[in-house]
Amino acid sequence: MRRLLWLVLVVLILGFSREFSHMRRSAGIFDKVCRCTESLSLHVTVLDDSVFRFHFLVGAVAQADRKWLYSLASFTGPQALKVEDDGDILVLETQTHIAEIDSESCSVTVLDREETPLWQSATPLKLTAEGRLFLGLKLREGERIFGLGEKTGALDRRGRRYEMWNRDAVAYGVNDDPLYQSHPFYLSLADGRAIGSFLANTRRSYFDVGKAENDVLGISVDGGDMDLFFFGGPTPGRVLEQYTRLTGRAPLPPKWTLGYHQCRWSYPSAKRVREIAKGFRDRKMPADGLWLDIDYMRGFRDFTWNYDRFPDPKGLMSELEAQGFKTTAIIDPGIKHDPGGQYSAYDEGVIGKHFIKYPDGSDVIREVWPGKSVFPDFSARSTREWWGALIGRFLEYGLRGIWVDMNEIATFDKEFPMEAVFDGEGVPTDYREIKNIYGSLMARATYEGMLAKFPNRRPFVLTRAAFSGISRFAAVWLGDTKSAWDRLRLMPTMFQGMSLSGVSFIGSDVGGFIPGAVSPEMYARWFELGAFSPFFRSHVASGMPDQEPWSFGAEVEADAKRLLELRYRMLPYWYTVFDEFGRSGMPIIRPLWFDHPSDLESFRHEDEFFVGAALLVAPVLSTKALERRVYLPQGLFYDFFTGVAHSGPVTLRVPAPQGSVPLFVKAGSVIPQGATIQFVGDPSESTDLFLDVFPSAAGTAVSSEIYEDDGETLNYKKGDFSRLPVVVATTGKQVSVEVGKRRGKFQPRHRQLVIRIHGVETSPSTVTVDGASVAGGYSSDKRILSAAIKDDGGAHRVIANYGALRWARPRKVALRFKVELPEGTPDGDVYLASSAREWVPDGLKLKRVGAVATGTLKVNEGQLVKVRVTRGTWESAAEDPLASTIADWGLSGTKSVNLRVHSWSDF
Ligand code: MIG
Repeated sequence: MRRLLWLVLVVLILGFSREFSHMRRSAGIFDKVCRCTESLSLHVTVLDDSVFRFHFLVGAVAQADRKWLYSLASFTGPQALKVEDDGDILVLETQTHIAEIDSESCSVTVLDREETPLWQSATPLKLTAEGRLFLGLKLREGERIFGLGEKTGALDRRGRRYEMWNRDAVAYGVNDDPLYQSHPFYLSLADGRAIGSFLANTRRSYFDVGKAENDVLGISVDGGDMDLFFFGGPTPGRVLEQYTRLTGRAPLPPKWTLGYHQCRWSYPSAKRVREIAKGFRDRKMPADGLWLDIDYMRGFRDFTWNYDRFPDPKGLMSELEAQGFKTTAIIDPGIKHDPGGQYSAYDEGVIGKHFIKYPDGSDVIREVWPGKSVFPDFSARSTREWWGALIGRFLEYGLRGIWVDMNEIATFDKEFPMEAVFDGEGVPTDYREIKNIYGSLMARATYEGMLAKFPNRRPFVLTRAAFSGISRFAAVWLGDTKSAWDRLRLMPTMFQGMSLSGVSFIGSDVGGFIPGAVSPEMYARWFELGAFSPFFRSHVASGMPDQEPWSFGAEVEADAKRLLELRYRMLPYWYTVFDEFGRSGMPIIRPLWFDHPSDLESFRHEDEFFVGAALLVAPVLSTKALERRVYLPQGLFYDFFTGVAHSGPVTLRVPAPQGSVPLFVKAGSVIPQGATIQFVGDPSESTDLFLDVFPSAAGTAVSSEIYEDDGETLNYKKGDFSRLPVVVATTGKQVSVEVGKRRGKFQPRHRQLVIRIHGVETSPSTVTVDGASVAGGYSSDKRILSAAIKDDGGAHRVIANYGALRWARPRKVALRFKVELPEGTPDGDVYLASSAREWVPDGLKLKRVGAVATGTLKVNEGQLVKVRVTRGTWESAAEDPLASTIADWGLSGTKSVNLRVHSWSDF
């Protein structure tokens, strides 16, 4: 029997090695053109083990190879490749995938090594009646399709049809399509396994995701070729890594751009901009970015100033810079058609032949903000360089960011003409091919101009229109949303959809852009979402009331301030997540299922998301909410604020009155946090870095990394960065935090690292730092164990030993209210309306003794509680603004809150 087993094994091994002996070792990129019919051929390329290109060509001539779309430079071919070609069927086998190509019909199947078909053509390529190229791919049962860029509606795109055709989608609604950007890339998941695909063609295309036929993903495109890349995953993260390797990764943005930005259309004068700046600093509300919309220009001419309103832009910007503000100005593609107007951008453009023309050589002129305008041809290298130089010169005023808008190309009169001629970097083409990428090319010209001007300063560009690959050059925002609850509710899903399409530096106008129907409550909730958006900016349309964080009364102001402070403390975490995005394409905003694809319930909660791997955010997106349900996927999670531990999968009801955002941290994570600063680079910044550690589940170890650098320059590319590896390991009796040796040359300002271990109920019996016992450091009130280590670049280890380790359990805090009543208060009962008691006017009856009323409210520790004093009805409520209090942990379980009513609304 034994012998037999051996024999079988030997035969298996021999068979296996024979099979692999056909493989070409380190094969290099494999290429082959299959001529399927006279008019149809398929150019197959194996870029690495799991990335294939299937380039279907109709006719003899391929579409121009557009270098602006992707780069194959970082693909070196599969590690091994077995090729079988019997003339009819070509089989290509890598270590992870098998591609089978029928060279008669050009049909393709890609399978994994278990021979599960992953990506399979359903019908041969055909030309539709409308003259479009059409390819059907089989949708597998249970396959979910994500990505496709800036789309509204459910994250799983199945059952709908989408168009890729950049459009000025002002005031777009819940089912509008297309919007401003095109990302013909999708990521699919079936049986927990992810693949992706990208259509490398900028022309108008359509993705019918099982709508016409429920098991077919139909891709059609108006001209050019059906040039498809296949990414084999097998995880969502790997798919994005592969896709961004092809289409490009994001450089690190300047750190200040991760702070808060304040904008409106438009701050009309230097005087008003100064007031806004002062508004932030006087209130000690952290902020970094101030924005100038179109009215700073002279007659909407790009690169000019209206000197009546902005007499000394350079002086203004250096003044702002001294207060820690960076200024970003908007630029539109439309250059005023201004012959004889001594407008140099126009005159230079004419001389340099930079403007887009009709086939007969005359200018394409369209109406936009400056009136009749001409438009640079950003598909010409020379035009991008010219534009870049204009941008460079414009930066001399002190601008730190450029915002490019209207680049769909938006027009006020007629649509831009399809026959308009573009240089196409020497391979001329027309608007049909360029429209979708025009915004990206404009962003690129702008980015490159900024970099040319200041070669060691990270550029910052924000763009509205874009195509796949935009992350290389710009952040994006989601355009002109309406101030409406249904629009706010779109945003978290759109952030996830964009992130799953390779675009993570994203945000939406906090408060909504039009039509000014924003209420204090809606602004507050949008602000809460903004605080957890990669790009965080308030903005509003012209003519609408102000949308500064103090424009909505004291309650919103106080809540906004707290959120801003939290955002700024968390910048070290955000920065680390941005670094990961830039290096590997791992998205910043991740759906719940991203790391939990086998937790099917997690697919149903699109209104929650992760920031990075650690932080789960559950924003409140509806009116009058006092709490929300939060689904935690499989695993151990901690309440960010209290450290209370929860085992998922579980649905919690979390108190969340206006001003609060439920936040949870995945076990084993480290959230690096800094001090509460007013802006990035604030010289008053304390020199400690806090490492907030949320222990891994018992018996596990989790490693992560903290990234730092100077936040401004490109020196990080030359090794001037710091990566601190951290391993959190937990056993039944011990939590250990090991900070590894710093990698990289960057030495952060000298300081200590303060390790704070959260979520453990028990006091440790001993704590050691590098083996030596240290005293206490445990606050049983807050349940935080702190231990400082030197930040000397060396490895250090903190170990907390416990008799038995117990996770933090929810605790109640008694809020003991003492309310002083004004003179003349009529006899009778006095109440406390409170968010902890369903916000009814008679929520808690107070005990009244003369002019003093007292009462106790029991709430969860760490919970934000809003209260208002009443005499039993809303009509009789105290006039004073709402009071809010955070039920701090500690204080032996009680906290005194003193309130004073100054007057009653009915008196
Ligand atoms: O025709 O520059 O989406 O953010 O404030 C509107 C004015 C032009 C549209 C942008 C918006 C900006 C506005 N712009």
